[in-house]
Amino acid sequence: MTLGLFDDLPPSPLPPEVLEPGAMVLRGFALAQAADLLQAVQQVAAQAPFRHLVTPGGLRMSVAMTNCGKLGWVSDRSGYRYDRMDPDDGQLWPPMPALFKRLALEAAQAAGFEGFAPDACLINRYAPGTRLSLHQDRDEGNYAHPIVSVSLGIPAVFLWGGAQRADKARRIALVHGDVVVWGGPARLRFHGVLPLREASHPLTGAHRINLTFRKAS
Ligand code: MD3
Ligand code: FE
Repeated sequence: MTLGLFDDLPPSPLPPEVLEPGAMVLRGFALAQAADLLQAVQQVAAQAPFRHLVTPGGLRMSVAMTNCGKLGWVSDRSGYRYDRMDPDDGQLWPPMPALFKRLALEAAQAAGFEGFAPDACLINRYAPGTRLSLHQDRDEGNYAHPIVSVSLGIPAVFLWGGAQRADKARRIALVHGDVVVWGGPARLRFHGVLPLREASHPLTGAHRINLTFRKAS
């Protein structure tokens, strides 16, 4: 039994979990907007469908990707880069929805980074079994800007490594609505995602959608 005094109040936000200086998890930060975010993802994907990119080494990525915003992250046999055009159809990427920009700005601010104005949003889609091996994000022009990541749909275990690939990685569970902000000294950490377990979410079915907001130029 609870007192009932606070029954009408919205759930109070959880305090940010600091992974290390510059990196923090904002649990449930995107929960209230999740349905609208997913609807906007569908609209982006109607114009720029999810696809499995090929790494410079010729391997097909198990994560399906698309982008919105001025710049999109792409990979092919010639390397990784940010490009204004979708290589599948030669068109510009769909614009970044205002809702996305606002959420990225507010999450970065909550983590202590003022004025974050992303020009790229990479949208990753995971199915059960999909993984993302340890890597660094180093295709952006200026590592002073943070990266904001939004998890939607089925849960994932995130790997949080060190400055070297061989450094021991921590495992962090990320669920629907969680937002993580990475900046400062944490910006170039190795990171990845373990193979997703079979699961279902009412808004995404058997998928996890991850939005990563970057200032690429
Ligand atoms: C830590 N995506 O797209 S988001 C990626 O869940 C990527 O889809 C993962 O890694 C995903 O590149 C993890 C969290 C993330 C994104 C960028 C980072 C963590 C980061 C950059 C630096 C350090
Ligand atoms: Fe990454």
